Amino acid sequence: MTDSVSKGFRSGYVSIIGRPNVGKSTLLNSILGDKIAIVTKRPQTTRNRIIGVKTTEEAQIVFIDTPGIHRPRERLGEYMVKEAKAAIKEVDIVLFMVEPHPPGTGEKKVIELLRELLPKEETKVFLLINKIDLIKKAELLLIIDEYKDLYEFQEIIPISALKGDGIDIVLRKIIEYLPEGPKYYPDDIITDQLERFMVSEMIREKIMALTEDEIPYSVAVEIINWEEKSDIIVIGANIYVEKESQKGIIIGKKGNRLKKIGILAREDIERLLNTKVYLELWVKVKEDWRDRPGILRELGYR
Ligand SMILES: Nc1nc2c(ncn2[C@@H]2O[C@H](COP(=O)(O)OP(=O)(O)OP(=O)(O)O)[C@@H](O)[C@H]2O)c(=O)[nH]1
Ligand SMILES: [Mg+2]
Repeated sequence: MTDSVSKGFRSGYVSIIGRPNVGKSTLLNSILGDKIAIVTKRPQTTRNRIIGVKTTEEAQIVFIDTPGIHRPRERLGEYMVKEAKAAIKEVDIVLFMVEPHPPGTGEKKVIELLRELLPKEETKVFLLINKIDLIKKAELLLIIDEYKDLYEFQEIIPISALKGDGIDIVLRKIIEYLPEGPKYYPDDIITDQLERFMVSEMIREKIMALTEDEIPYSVAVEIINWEEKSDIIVIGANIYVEKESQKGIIIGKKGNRLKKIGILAREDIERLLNTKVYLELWVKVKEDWRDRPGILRELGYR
């Protein structure tokens, strides 16, 4: 290699995996300094693999955010876990993110999966202990000790994705282990997600935040209309639920909940698209869609 620009430049793929709700998407957004993955206080928010690209002077890191690894109860869950497993193989580094607790059954299952999917140990695995803003130093040391006995992690890094603590160390360590390589994406690209998908996710995020019980999980969003006019974009979306009774809950008394979902989603979408948006939402029933392969495919879970 004689090209002075690419000499010494490093690049590679890094996946962020772990149990649901540990803070994977929060970490991705924090690294990119931009919100490309939706975040809620509920487990099983992320349903697809999401690419986020971080380019610095010395390296380009292609991050893959993944759905939380859990025991699936319907086909949507099976799809989600498959997405996560696919992101473990064929990457340079796996970031295994955990809650600031000693490892339990769920975490041990993920470690088994790492052993199964990475038999030759070519892939580096970092343990990221997240949410350290919630615990004391002494607790942290205990957690680190317990995890050390379970797996040969290349690095163990305590972080707070929410507060931004330790993120610089994560980036530095990643770059240390990455091979020399080219830029896979132009400098100004931070994700390869389509605008339509990001808009549907922003709507889903607001629904997940504003509903309870099984409703957040029973919802899918599909963009059905997108008209770019001179000074505004008109977007129409269907919100699918699994049962008639859930429809009324989403709409709310006098349509109040749906209105609120629309207002909050529109604010985010306008920020994303950098233009005024008119958002129309409809709620429809697709019975048991989470268990129906044809509908899952139609909704992009394939
Ligand atoms: N206190 C604290 N909360 C955090 C931290 N990082 C994430 N959270 C919170 O944890 C919750 C889950 O965050 P997400 O980023 O959606 O977690 P995830 O791992 O992507 O979850 P799934 O997509 O469901 O697998 C949200 O309420 C976040 O605000 C942290 O460092 N400290
Ligand atoms: Mg997530």
